Amino acid sequence: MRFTKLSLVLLILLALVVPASYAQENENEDQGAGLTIGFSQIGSESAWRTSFTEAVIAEAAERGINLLFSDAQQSQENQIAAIRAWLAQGDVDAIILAPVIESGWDSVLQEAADMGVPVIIVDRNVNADESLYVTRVSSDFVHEGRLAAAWLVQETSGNCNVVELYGTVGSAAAEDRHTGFAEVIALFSNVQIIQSQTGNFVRTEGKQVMASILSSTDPSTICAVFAHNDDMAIGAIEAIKEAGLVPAVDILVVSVDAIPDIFDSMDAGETNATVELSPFMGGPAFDAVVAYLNGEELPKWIPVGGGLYTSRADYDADR
Ligand code: GZL
Repeated sequence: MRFTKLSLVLLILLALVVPASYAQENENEDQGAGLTIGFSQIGSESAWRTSFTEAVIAEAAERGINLLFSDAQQSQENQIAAIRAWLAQGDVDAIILAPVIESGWDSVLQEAADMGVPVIIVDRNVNADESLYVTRVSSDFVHEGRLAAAWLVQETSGNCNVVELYGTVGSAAAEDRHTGFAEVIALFSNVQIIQSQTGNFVRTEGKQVMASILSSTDPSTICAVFAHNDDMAIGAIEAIKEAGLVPAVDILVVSVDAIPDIFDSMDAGETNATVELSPFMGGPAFDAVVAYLNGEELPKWIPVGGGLYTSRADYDADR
């Protein structure tokens, strides 16, 4: 067989292109391209949650994943209904669940398991048999609470009466942040939580709760606010100012999420510290789906980290 120069060049080009496109196709498959994944999101109660949603949707688009998205408006009933609808349709390869509270998931997780649809938990946790989900991608909420408390006891030399703005009662984020915070301040006899009330992770509720506390408690007895998220902290800051006090000075403020608005407050000298919570959990979750579908063993927890920041400059320096 005689090769003309042209056919030789074409053969070489073909030899180069095919592996590349094969490799590209392989890489795409490794990213989850072509998979249909249901994402049951809690809602849009906070700026962090909105950032988390946007990051997951962008990651899915980037990977060529067909993402079915459901915003449950903070209702577990809506989350369960969305999951059951996807299972009934029979066209999801996996489900990603951001559970609003820890309890009440056994039945629907069992239904998914019975149908062979893998479930990845993201962000908050579930109180369910670990065999019913593949893995959980999340930060360590207890550690976040410890970090906030460690900063506060250092800042106040171990003397502080704290108002706690609680997140959604029964959610892992709220329960565990409280646990971590409480276990650290328990080491300091002059640091105590004097009032604790839920603001449901919502900015307006954080303001209402703080305003109510400031009207019923001598503000001079309040040293600091520990808010389970930045949105409630920002609401509390508004209430502190409306009460004629100086936030971050008269009453210290520490919270969690590291949303852009909290750094605006920090720049204005109106808050003291925030603990970072990464919204970028879509990538690890999609990687876990692909790994599971490829038959790989996965740990039951894939942690995402975050530090404590007292200035935008420090936060930006870590990006
Ligand atoms: C914590 C997450 C919390 C955020 C809040 O991982 O569940 O829920 O801290 C959000 O902003 O409402």
